[in-house]
Amino acid sequence: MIVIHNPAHRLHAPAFEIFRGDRVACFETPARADRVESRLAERGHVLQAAQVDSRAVLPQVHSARYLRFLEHAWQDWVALDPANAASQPFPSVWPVRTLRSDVEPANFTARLGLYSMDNGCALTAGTWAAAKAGADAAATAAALVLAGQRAVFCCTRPPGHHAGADFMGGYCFVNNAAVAAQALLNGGAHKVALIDVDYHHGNGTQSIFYDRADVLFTSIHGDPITEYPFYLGHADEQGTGAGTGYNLNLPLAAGTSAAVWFDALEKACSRIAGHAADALVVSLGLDTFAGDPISKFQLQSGDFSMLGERLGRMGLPTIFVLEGGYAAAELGLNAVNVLEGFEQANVGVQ
Ligand code: OKP
Ligand code: ZN
Repeated sequence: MIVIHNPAHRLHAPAFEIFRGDRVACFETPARADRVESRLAERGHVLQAAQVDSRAVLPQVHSARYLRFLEHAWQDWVALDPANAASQPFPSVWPVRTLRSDVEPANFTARLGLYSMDNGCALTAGTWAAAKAGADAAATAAALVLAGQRAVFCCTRPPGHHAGADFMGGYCFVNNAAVAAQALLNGGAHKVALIDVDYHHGNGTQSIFYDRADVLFTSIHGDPITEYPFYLGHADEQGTGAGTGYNLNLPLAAGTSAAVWFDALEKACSRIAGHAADALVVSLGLDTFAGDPISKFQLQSGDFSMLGERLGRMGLPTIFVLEGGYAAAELGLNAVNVLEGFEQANVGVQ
């Protein structure tokens, strides 16, 4: 399969994240993409660099003021105090209910809170460069699919599916899957279907397309009643306005078996088949793996081949975008199993 990678991902390498009040080693590391890339190369898949600038697409999925903040956040942080260059900024105040989010404060920490859903996004000097290059990779994948490629894997980090139109969260800054879907529409696709198979609900992607009928969002994930991101991802979220009926959430209890997970996949696939989409975007989280350190589903490596094979049988031009997955040793194997399972489905584009 054609792979668009993002060598700039290494520019985003936070020193730590906050977990239960303490500094702990990051789960979302450069080694993740490195493992996937080396396994892909071993298997003979060709890695290519991004060739499309996502500058035109980004403001279609993110607000202008959020993009402006993200691009300049590190220099603003260091401008407060040169010593800040050795620290990672984290938000500590948020505009929750009754507080105003329409006025952008001048204060840096206040702006960081305004544009964050949690303290799960360590910002570094290279975060914007890495995230922007990831969006370029997603836009490139869209261009290749529009030019007739059957499928493209966008191998990038940091992930994107928790990032909404105007906020970061859950290790995500720029929503790569949303960029891919929007770029497909810009290039002539009339309808796009999205399926998010990450363990965590893709709250950012859902919210970006919630009032639209041109992008169907489907997701299989840990039930937000107990699992991150907690505040979105319930089964009764079906879209709003013109988008009513174009959002399908399939939450499953923590601990869910592969058999039950694949039943949910059938439901998502049947909804997607009814959408008559021109293309499919897959938010490919691999943290449904039984050995994932922060997730609680029970898929084994062989199940990822079955997932790829099922998606291949949809018969749609497809973009895979890497999201989560933290069992570093098995990450490459599981990613390649999805992609090769897809190829082995051997179904032509309809
Ligand atoms: C990202 B993806 C806050 C840490 C919060 C939540 C998990 C994010 C998962 N200190 N971490 O969907 O795999
Ligand atoms: Zn996840």
